[in-house]
Amino acid sequence: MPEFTPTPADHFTFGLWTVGNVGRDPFGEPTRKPLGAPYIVQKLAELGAYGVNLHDNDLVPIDAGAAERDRIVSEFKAALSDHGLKVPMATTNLFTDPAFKDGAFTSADARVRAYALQKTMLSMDLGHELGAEVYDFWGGREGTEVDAGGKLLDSLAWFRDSLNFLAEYSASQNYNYKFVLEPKPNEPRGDIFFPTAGSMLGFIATLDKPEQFGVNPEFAHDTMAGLNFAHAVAQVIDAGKLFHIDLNDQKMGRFDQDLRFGAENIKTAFMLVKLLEDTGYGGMKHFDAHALRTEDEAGVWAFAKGCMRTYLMLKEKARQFNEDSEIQAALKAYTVNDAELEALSKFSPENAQVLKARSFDRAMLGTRGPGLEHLDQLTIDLLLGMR
Ligand code: XLS
Ligand code: MG
Ligand code: MG
Repeated sequence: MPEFTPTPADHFTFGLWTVGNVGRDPFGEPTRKPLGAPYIVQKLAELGAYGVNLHDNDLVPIDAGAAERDRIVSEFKAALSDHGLKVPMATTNLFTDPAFKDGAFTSADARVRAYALQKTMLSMDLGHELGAEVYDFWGGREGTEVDAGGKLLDSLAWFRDSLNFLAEYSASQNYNYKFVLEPKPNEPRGDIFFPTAGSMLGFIATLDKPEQFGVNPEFAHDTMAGLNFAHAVAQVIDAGKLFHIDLNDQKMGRFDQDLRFGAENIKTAFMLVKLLEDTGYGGMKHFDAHALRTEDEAGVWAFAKGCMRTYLMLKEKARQFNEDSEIQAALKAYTVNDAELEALSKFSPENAQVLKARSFDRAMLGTRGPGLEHLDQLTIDLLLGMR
């Protein structure tokens, strides 16, 4: 049996906030003690992760003075260098503090919007100091419960202005961040703006420097809304915008569960890993999840190991899928090629006329069985270790 032990070459990352999650929920107090950032760095390195990501306040408390900030950051940097861990991505906490309760960049209060810019610039400074090349925007509070305030169109403009400002700031500091926008349909807001990957793609095209912006899709976010995450990721890849990905799991239609990767929807997880591997995705695979609230610290590390192990097992299954002759024969049978009709389907006025005049055997087309039951069962057999 292969070991499925991760190495830094696998580019697996975790957030300080993921393995550091203390198990608080809306109905219950924390069940675990906070873990220090240098200790998290040491443990993740031991487990074979490549890096650790952070929000500004995962590392530096929001009310820390300059001296305290510098001490915390230098201890963290020492741990990174001692254990060889990178910080590939950074982001801003624009959701915990009550100042952001009705939005940050989309607050109706201009003072809050300006404070959000200030906080993000300082956080971008921190991320750059730690070596981050990707900067994430998850708009946790960018949404509404009440639309009577009338800010739907204004919010889009304010968000656009803020991102344009921050892209200019990045350039002016020579940070050259790649920015990623992370969609989520709801939670903590009743409705969050830009709920899907597609809505983010549409919005990116309206920015001043669209080439600097990509999408950071998350498995749980699409699954909460009943969407197929592999489909969302395919659209982001097609647009050339998959700069980062958040991996976890989730039962459809529930609260935001942030389950261990592969814990729930194993077939979609497989299709996702196959998509990432087949297309040569080269970015970070970030596990944005946390151990169950029931767990102690040992459970936290079991969770982290499990995320990476499941990814590597699914990667191996994807390799087997691609090399399995019966599966490949079923795939070949599924796709029908027709060189003449494919040539005619490229537009020219002549092709359009020929195609309009062509007669098709509609009844025959409707009776063809594509063999998807067979192909799907082969996939299940493979995933269950029967092939
Ligand atoms: C919350 C988000 C969050 C972002 C980072 O659901 O996934 O963890 O990834 O702010
Ligand atoms: Mg999430
Ligand atoms: Mg996320």
